[in-house]
Amino acid sequence: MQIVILTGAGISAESGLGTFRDAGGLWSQYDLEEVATPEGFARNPDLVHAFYNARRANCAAATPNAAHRALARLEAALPGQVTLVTQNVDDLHARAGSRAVIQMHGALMRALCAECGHRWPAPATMSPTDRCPACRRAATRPDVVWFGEIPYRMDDIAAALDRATHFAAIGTSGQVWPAAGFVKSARRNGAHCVELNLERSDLAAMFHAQHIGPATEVVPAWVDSLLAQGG
Ligand code: BV8
Repeated sequence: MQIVILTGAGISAESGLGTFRDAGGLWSQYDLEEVATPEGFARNPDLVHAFYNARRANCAAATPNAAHRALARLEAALPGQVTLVTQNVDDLHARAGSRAVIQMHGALMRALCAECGHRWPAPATMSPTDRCPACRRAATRPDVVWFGEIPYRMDDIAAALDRATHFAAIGTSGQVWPAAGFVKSARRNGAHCVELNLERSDLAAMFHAQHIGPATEVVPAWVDSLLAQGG
């Protein structure tokens, strides 16, 4: 069994971190173009740093929930058989104990120097005047992938999808590419595809089965059922 799991903001919702497109979600409070694109950062770096500083504080105050912990339990029970790809920039999967995590949209808790490419643990608050610890230039940014930028580790993700026998999408509306295309690749390669979500997503028709409900309920139940199949 080779399982690829894709998670989105919905898996962290019950940890108190906002989703993007639910009622009251982040994209209803902020203009995506202003705070999650390179152009927006160039126009107003103070606003973008303030947006990520607030999310970084929320993330530090949040704790992993039963869904994050269930995925860590699955990986521990099936070493080498689980690849966890997350669209989320929070660190809750790692803090729950997951090891093989691919953060395709980057990490809120990591900083990047736009000039020399150096990466380091992000301070609690970042500002446009911060200097890169390596090259000393004032070119720091959150190490997250903005719209129009290329997601990280796409080759590793493609390789995992090629060998997947099972694919699960958890807590994602399936509206952001290229992540939204992963189920099609997995299905084409013969994987059994399930969606675990609070409601049917835009991609529901691509899945063999749905488990509808809050992640803290449907994810542990799904993990138990997988392990009962003998992994
Ligand atoms: C790319 C990091 C090329 C930052 C994010 C025009 C110009 C340029 C690009 C494009 C364009 N038009 C389209 C594109 C492509 C674009 C895109 O997809 N746009 C969308 C808006 C149409 N994509 C890109 O630009 C990507 N790059 O295309 O480069 C390329 C690609 C491949 C190879 C070579 C070159 C880069 C996209 C990355 C953007 N960065 N995040 C940050 O976090 O601030 S995306 C952002 O959306 C987050 O990562 C988020 O995770 C992600 C997806 O959202 P979801 O996770 O699905 O969250 P959402 O709120 O939508 O849904 C939550 C779901 O959970 C809901 O279904 C809800 O029902 C459910 N839920 C809620 N509560 C619960 C629950 N489920 C269970 N339990 C609960 N309790």
